[in-house]
Amino acid sequence: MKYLTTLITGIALLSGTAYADAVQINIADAKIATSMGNHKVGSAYLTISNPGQTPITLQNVTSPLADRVEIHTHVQKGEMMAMEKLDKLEIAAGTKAEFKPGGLHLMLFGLKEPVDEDAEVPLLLDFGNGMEMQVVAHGTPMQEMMAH
Ligand SMILES: [Cu+2]
Repeated sequence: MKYLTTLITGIALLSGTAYADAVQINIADAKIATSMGNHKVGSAYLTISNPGQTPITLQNVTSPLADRVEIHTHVQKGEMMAMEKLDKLEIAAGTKAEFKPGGLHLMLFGLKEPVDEDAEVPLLLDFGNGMEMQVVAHGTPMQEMMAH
């Protein structure tokens, strides 16, 4: 078994060294708003930092507890703020994307159960090129998130 492990690691390094060396992704503060009203739709927030030298692109997000997850932002439409779906989100080298109420957010559709304060909702973030990161969003009341 030792040999097999070594072999797999070797292959991973051969195919991904240059990329893996240059890319760093940090995800922090993953939270999901506790349910109010419509229990089937939720919004989640996190901070994705890219301290590396290469831009990263969030391509897709999924969760085992939701039918579908979309990347949304808010845009000004006349007097109103409207939500807009993003197909992907690029995060330039040395910058971070802060998802927060009134701005970028992840929208979860078809939630399997209401989100309470004990909820832990896994989110799988796909950055392409085989780079996936899983984080757990903790149920947090909306008022608490607005306060930060
Ligand atoms: Cu939205």
